[in-house]
Parts: sequence; structure tokens; C-alpha cells
Amino acid sequence: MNFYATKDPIKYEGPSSTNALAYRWYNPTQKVMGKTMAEHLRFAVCYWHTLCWPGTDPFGGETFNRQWHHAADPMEAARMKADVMFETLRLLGVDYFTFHDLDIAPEGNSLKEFNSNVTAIANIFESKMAKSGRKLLWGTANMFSNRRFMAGAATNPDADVFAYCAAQVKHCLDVTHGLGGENYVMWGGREGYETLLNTNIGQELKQAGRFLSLVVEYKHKIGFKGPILIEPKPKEPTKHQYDYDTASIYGLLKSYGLENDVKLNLEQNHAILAGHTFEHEIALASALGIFGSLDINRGDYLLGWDTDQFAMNIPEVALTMYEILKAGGFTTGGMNFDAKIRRQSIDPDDLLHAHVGSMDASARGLLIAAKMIEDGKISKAVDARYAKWNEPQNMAMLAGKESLDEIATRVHKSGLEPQPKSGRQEYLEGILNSYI
Ligand code: XUL
Ligand code: CO
Repeated sequence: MNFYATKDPIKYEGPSSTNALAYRWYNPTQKVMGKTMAEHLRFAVCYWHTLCWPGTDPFGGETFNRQWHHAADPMEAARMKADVMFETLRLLGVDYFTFHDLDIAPEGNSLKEFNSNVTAIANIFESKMAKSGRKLLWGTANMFSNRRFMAGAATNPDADVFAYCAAQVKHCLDVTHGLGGENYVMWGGREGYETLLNTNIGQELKQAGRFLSLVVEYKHKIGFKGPILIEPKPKEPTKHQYDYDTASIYGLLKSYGLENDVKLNLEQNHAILAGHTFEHEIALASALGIFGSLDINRGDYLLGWDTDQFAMNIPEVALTMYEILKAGGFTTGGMNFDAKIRRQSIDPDDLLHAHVGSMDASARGLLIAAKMIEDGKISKAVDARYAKWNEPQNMAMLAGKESLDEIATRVHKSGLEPQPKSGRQEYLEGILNSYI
């Protein structure tokens, strides 16, 4: 299918290139701290924004007029989208893609028909993947678009919806497993509520915990090796969403005993909707041992909703990459472009410019973050702040070897008087800017 004006794969041409569709910084084979850029960044193109969204907004209709949105046969449209996805990966030189079941195939008139449509397209993927060497970063089930999910998926007051969701996720996880998917994602867009007047929170949380446990049990049953990833978001579409942020999900995982099987897929725009920075969410997930993967995008700081723009702000991306490197890098995770072009960007090649720009910003961010780590000035300053914790007495205190009254006795005996030290924030911000 002829979709893009660009026909040849986009290449690395270096920072001085004047070609608008060339990588200036993303050089997949370039080594950074012992790994290639491709190994560090593990980019993925997402189906939903790239191929399914027609450019609508709450006040206006379709602007993109993609051919497949006007095909008479929905399976023919699905096959066109599959062709364009693999053409996008080829042109960008990106290894991974991601999808919701509903992105890749039409629902039909029953779950049985939906499952068989999903399987038919997955079979097409399988042969395209074998030919091209492209891979699936993750699959996920769309349990928020159809009206049956209007009051939630697993947390729906109607037990029939819970059971339906179990059947839908089972198939989507089977398909993801069959395609060698490296993770399986669950974003609970409607797992929340609009008003407490019609909601039993305690009951809904029990359902959420049971559903997640069922998915984890099934993952082990079929030998799916990758983690289940929950994607936090505080609101939109629901007013209050249970998977609010890293901290609240950690609490839920602990209470269900699932903290070793489930990790997080963190998204920049969701972090800022929750009142956090992206790097805060990554650093916290890493400290709690539940960091998994990223949906890389950018929210608008003036708007209270999920604008899902392509990440282009290099200093911000550098701070993201710094936390990723400190966390030890990705294992099964990667950087999924859960990002959409603006609805006025109606030329097919705008999709390529968006990905290339954001991949270059990520590569620059990676290089800056590597400098931050290798130079070590920032981490030295942090280590110095905590240095006293390495003294044997204080190590014992932290390890629980002293009781509150024993510590109090010691403090009185020694006449201990804490001496405040500078946090040196502006010094550190200056150091950071020297790397950018
Ligand atoms: C919604 C969102 C989803 C998830 C997958 O805000 O980010 O697209 O990434 O369901
Ligand atoms: Co997302």
C-alpha cells in the first residue's frame, strides 16, 4: 500500500545534516556506556494513535481521511493498517510495535467473532514479523471503548462484565504470547468512578485485585515470561481512577501480594496529570522494584488532559533518561510512542517527522544522561549528602538494631546537635545545564 511519500529508510546522518528526515542523534549502533543506542532505547510504534485515531477532537470530526477509515470491509481496513504499521517500522528502523486488540481487528458481532478477527490479523503479524525481524513490545485489551464498559471493566458493578473481561484478556494474552510479546499491559481507563453515590469502593477494589490475580495466574499457566505491566493514570476518562500513580499501585500490589509479578508502564502525560514529574514516577518505581516500561510522550502544562504530544523537550527527556540509566536500563521494557501528531498534521509523512524528532530528542537525552553518570559530579553530591549513613552506628540504627529509647539515650549522652548543610540545588542545576 502506498501511504508515505518517503520510500527509503530514514538514516543517521549526524548533527550537521540538513535533511529534515534524517536522524541527527539517534545512531542505533553507536555505543553509549557499553550498549548500543538501539539496545538502550528499545523504541516502539503504537497502533492506536498512529493508525486508528482519525484526527477527531471533542468538537470536530476526522481530519486525516486515512484510506482504511473509509474501506467498506473492516477486515480489509485491518489488513491495510497492518501493512502501514510494518512500513512505518521499516522506514523508521524501529524494532517494536504495540497494540490493543481492538486497534488491530474489528469487534464483529460477538466475542467469538472478535477473537477470530484478532487471531487472523495476528497471523498476518506473525509472517510479517518473521520476514522483517520486527518484534512486539506488548499487547493489551481495549476494555474502555465499547458501551458495555461504561461503568468499568473488572471493577464494573455487573459481574457479567467482569467475566466478559476475563474472556477478552485471556485471548489477548494468548495472542501476545503467541507473537513473542515481551510484556502485557493493563491500563484501567474506566477502573474508577464518577460519583460515590452509586459506587462501592471496597467491592470494586476486591474485584480489581481478583482480576489482576487471575491474569497473573494465567500468565504462569501458559508460561508467559514477561511481566504484567499496569499503567497508572489518575483520571480521564474516569473522574477518579484507582491506578492513580506509582505510589497508589504499589499499595494495591502489596495488598494483593502481587508486587513480584506486576510492574509499571509509566507515561509522562499521566505523571503530570497526577501532579508528578515523569522522573519522579520512574525514580519511585525503581526504588520500589516495580519499574517496567515507558509510554513516552509529553503533556501540555497548561491543559488538564492527556494531550499525548510527541516528547521533544531535550532537557526533560535527559532527566527521564538519567533515571532510566540509574535504574539499570530497560530489561523487557522499552520506549513506546504513546503519542499522537496534532490533528492539523494531516500529511502521512508528519507521522515520520514526529517519530524521528522524538527519537532524536531521546538519543540526545541518553547522551546527556550518560555524561551525567560518567562525570559523576551529581551523584557525588548526592552520596556526600547521605555519607553519615555509612557510619557503623547509623547503619545499625537503620537496620533496626537500636530501639527508640536506646537512640534517645545515645543522643543525650553524646550531646548530639545536628549541623544543617547546604542542599546545593542551584550548584547542581548549573552542573546539569553544563551537560546540555
Ligand atoms: C491512555 C493510554 C492507553 C494505554 C494503553 O491514556 O495511555 O493508550 O497506553 O491502554
Ligand atoms: Co499509555
